[in-house]
Formats: sequence, structure tokens, C-alpha cells
Amino acid sequence: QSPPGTPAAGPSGPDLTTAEAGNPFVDGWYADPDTVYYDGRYWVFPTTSRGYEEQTFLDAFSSTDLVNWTHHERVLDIADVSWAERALWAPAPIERDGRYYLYFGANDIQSDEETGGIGVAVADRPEGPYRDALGHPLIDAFHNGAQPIDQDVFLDDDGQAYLYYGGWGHANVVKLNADMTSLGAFDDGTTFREITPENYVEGSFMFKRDGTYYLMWSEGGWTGPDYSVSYAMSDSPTGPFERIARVLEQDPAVARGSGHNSVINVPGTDIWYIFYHRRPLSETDGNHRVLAYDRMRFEADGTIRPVEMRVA
Ligand code: FUB
Repeated sequence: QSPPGTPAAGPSGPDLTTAEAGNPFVDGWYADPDTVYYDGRYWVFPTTSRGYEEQTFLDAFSSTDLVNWTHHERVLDIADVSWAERALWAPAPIERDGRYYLYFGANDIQSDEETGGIGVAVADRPEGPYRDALGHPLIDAFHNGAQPIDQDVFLDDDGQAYLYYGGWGHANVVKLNADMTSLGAFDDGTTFREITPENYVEGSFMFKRDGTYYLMWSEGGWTGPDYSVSYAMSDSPTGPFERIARVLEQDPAVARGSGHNSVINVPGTDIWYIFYHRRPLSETDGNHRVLAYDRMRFEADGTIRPVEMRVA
């Protein structure tokens, strides 16, 4: 069933229906879904949620209608990342100049002495195979207290790309150069700008609507009773970001641990969906996370309404 405002399929364009799949919309334990729209297909790149030692590859899912999903297996394998061994997670996709980039975290480093952090892989096609672009992490150390994990990539209308990232309660934004594989600098010469909003824990995500920048993030412990998603609005991609409210939280009647989200817009419409992971009520293992999406609606002033999670 399609909500009001569903665009009609064009005579030659993709069938951009907005009928909704059931939740979870794909099978398997997955988390941290990041979404992108490439040339008529929606793509979801999640973490393979099996425990850090077993998170050694990334799958992807694609769909033309958000209902029927194709499974793309092992789009990135840790065997192709010389510096990574474990904890491959939170991939962030983007296309630029015909090349497809996937930013990923690996190794879950706990100090600057360890090898790991945020890497970037590149492919000629959305489904990969993605290969490590650098032979070393793009960000391999803590800056402003932010663990180098949970990145999101955002390309602004002026062509400037940004990476938002950070665990351990701190968030940074960095500029990416046009090659998408090296870091730029802000006007003051610095590379890492802290943007940590109130209550931030991890899972940063950026999107833009009607000229306003929305930063979203996860709060609470990832297996705990208060894991949730909140947001801030700004007229600049670098903030300041003042926390406004929660938009996604646990629903004791639906699921636990709902968080680490992304957002996708149905092209040519004002229809938006929030993608996130959640833990079925029947599961107690923290890694037993599944992928879900729900409609995300805005008030006239641009603020986001609390999301109503569909049970299934
Ligand atoms: O999937 C591994 C970690 O769990 C992510 O980095 C966090 O955001 C949490 O979802």
C-alpha cells in the first residue's frame, strides 16, 4: 500500500513506489545500516552483526522499490584490507565521478598505539568488489576524544564532501578532498573539528533537507535499555549542533536497542525513511540485531516527528 504523495512511475524511469516491506526487511543479523540511492536503486550497506572477531566482511542489499531486496554478498572482504583484522563495521557509501566509495571502521582500536580506525575502499560498481584505496586507515588515531568509528559521508551541494564520525561520546567532522581519499583542512588550518552534541554516544549521520543540515546520532549503550536516536538542525554542515529531541527510541512492545540510523529520501518527493537496526524482543545476545525502516515525517518548521516503529 502506498502513502499519499507516492510518485507515479515514469514511462521510462525507475518505479519509485513507496510501498513498505515488513520489518525486518531482510533476513539475518545486521546492524548500522547506511543508505544511498544510485541510479534507480536504493542501497543499504550494514555491519554484519556477529561479534567483532567474525565481522570480517560486508554485505549489501539493493532494491528498486524498498520492498524487494537483492542480497549482494561480501562486497568488501577484510582479506582485501591489509591493515584490518576484525570488527569491520558501519560502512558509509557514496558515489563521486563514477567511482563508488565505502568508508568503514575496522579493528575497534582502543588507543593510538593500535592499528585500525576508519578506512576507505573503492569500486567501479555499487555492488563492488570494493578494494582498500590507501593501504592504511584514513583516520587512525583519536582526535578530540573521538574513537575513529561510525563514520558517515556527506556530499554537499557545493561539491564539498564531509566525513562525520566518532565513538566514545565525541563526534568530529572532517573535510574530504575531491579525491575522496584524503583529508582537507578548514579555513583555520585544522583538520578535525569537534561537533559533539549533548548526549552523543556514536553513530553520526548527516542529511540535508530544504537547505537545513540535520545531524543524527545514537544515545545510550548499544545493548542497553535507553539506546535511541536524537537529532540537531543547523544552517551549516559544521554546526553548531544543538540537540533538539529524540526521534527513535525503544518500544517495549516492538524491539530493543533501536539505533544507529541513516535516512533516505525518495527522489523527487518529500517522502523520507529512517533506516536503523533493532533487537527483537525474543533476543538477548547484543549482536542479534536486524534491519528495519520506517517513515520519517517533518513538521512545518522542519523539526522531525517521533518515529512510529512498525511492529513488523
Ligand atoms: O556494530 C558495531 C557497533 O555497534 C557500531 O559501531 C555502533 O554504532 C553500534 O551499533
